[in-house]
Amino acid sequence: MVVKVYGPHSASAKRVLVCLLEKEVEFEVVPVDLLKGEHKGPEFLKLQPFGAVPVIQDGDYTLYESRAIMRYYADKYRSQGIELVGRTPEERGVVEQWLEVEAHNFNPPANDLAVHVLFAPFFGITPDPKLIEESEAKLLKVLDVYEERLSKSKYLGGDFFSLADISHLPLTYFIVNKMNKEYLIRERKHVSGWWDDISSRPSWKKVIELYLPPI
Ligand SMILES: N[C@@H](CCC(=O)N[C@@H](CS)C(=O)NCC(=O)O)C(=O)O
Repeated sequence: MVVKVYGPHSASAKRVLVCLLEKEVEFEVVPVDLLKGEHKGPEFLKLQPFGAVPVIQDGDYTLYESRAIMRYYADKYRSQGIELVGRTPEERGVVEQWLEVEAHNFNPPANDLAVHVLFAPFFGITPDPKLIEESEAKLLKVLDVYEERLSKSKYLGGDFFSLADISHLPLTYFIVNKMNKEYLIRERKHVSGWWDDISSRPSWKKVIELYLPPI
């Protein structure tokens, strides 16, 4: 049974797609047009009651929340593809810690920036300059902590590429390539080197090539 990934062009789905490629899991994609509101239609709400992508269907198993989906596949295909969560409880603890940091410290300001700098016109939102300024200030502080971490560790979760790194790919890609805010990354030597490393992985290059959003 081939895994179905709904909403492949969204930022959050890209975490899932990279994870599936790294785990060598076959998948097919089901486009969901957010601009037309397809994610709020009755059929889609049966899959994801909050009306957001991504969702996966694996046979009769359905799952949403991109980080939960990544954890599910990293666990289900433990011995297939590369190890993405660590081999010992201690390694797994550190990967989980940085996944949580991504979700709770990095993602909120980075997502607010993406929405207000990039996507506002598409979703009929008026960009809020104060929110943009505050989000950038918050992100700077978060990235200073990352700089310290990455001066001592090759990747966020340890000396191996993991879900913690994957989780940062979509929004960091926007920061570097779409928002004119590359300096946030480039002004930090170790964050910059880490970004060059993780963004040059074939899995990420493939996802960007195939599922880049239309802006
Ligand atoms: N925490 C969720 C966030 C999902 C999310 O916000 N998806 C966005 C696309 S990246 C979406 O569907 N936005 C439309 C909406 O929420 O109305 C996850 O990681 O899967």
